[in-house]
Amino acid sequence: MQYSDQELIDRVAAGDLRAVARLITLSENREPRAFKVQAELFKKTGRAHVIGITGSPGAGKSTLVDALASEWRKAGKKVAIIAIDPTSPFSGGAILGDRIRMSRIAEDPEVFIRSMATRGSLGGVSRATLDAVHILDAAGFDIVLVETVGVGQAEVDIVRTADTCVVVLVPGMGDSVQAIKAGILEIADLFIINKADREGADSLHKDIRVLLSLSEDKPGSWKPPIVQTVATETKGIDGMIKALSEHAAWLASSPQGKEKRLQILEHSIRQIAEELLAEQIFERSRPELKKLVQRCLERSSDPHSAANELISAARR
Ligand SMILES: Nc1nc2c(ncn2[C@@H]2O[C@H](COP(=O)(O)OP(=O)(O)OP(=O)(O)O)[C@@H](O)[C@H]2O)c(=O)[nH]1
Ligand SMILES: [Mg+2]
Repeated sequence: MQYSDQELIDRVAAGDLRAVARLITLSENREPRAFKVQAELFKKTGRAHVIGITGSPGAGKSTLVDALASEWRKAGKKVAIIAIDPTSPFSGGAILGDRIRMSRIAEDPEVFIRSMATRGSLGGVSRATLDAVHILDAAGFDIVLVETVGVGQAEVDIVRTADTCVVVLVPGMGDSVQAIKAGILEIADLFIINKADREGADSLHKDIRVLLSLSEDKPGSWKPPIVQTVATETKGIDGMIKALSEHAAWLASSPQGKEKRLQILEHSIRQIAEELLAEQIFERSRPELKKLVQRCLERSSDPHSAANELISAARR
């Protein structure tokens, strides 16, 4: 079905899921009309609690999301889930895996689930995800969950634009050390130690506490809680929900929370700008790039000068 711009705006604002899905696709395909429609819809955003969930592959993110969503559904909340699918030509099948893991809510027509692929995107996944989050917010979802495997910069960028960033760790995987390496410690608003039925949950808990105590404690700043869960048995989910709503309240009511909301918007603008710039450069100057590569091969130019020339060519 073809919607006019105004129809899209009205239907999305009214929570029509088909129109929501359509607009997300238009935005993923970088249709200019999607951006016009979104600009209009942005006025209606700011009501949803956007939660980013990141962690190593298999940490239990989807199982947690499933358990959380099913609790929120019982409380009558509207929930949307975006699963960033890191499908590579080598792994594959991640979407199917997520659907199976989300068995409690996969059949619920009121829960909106959308997978977004990183493969083949021109590094545009952060922008597309951000747009999808805003569309879902405008459509009246109370909670928007974004699940992403925390392995690369793109994934970290995505969770940075969430209101609340959840880092899922698992005992016995050397996870705490990995977390520091990825710089994930700085972005976490809430630590989840999932698979707490396994040995080592308490010592991981202690490790994180020690790490957190090393960072500066500014008055009024948010101190990331650590919650242990067993997602498969819905254990600890109450505690997780409580921590999430406390963080949302802190964001909404404290001066430091306001500061964080400004940071989130700044990150969002920067990410979109970076991606637009990269797209422009690489799309407009593709013929130029070929020539520059050849010149570098012949050593009549160098990569640094070539990059500068590429940018100038895109601006012309
Ligand atoms: N023992 C135990 N197993 C769990 C727990 N939570 C999840 N699992 C299992 O861990 C496996 C991976 O869970 P997923 O929810 O798919 O993990 P994920 O982090 O979403 O994985 P990717 O999306 O592939 O990165 C599944 O077999 C789950 O059943 C838990 O608390 N305890
Ligand atoms: Mg998953």
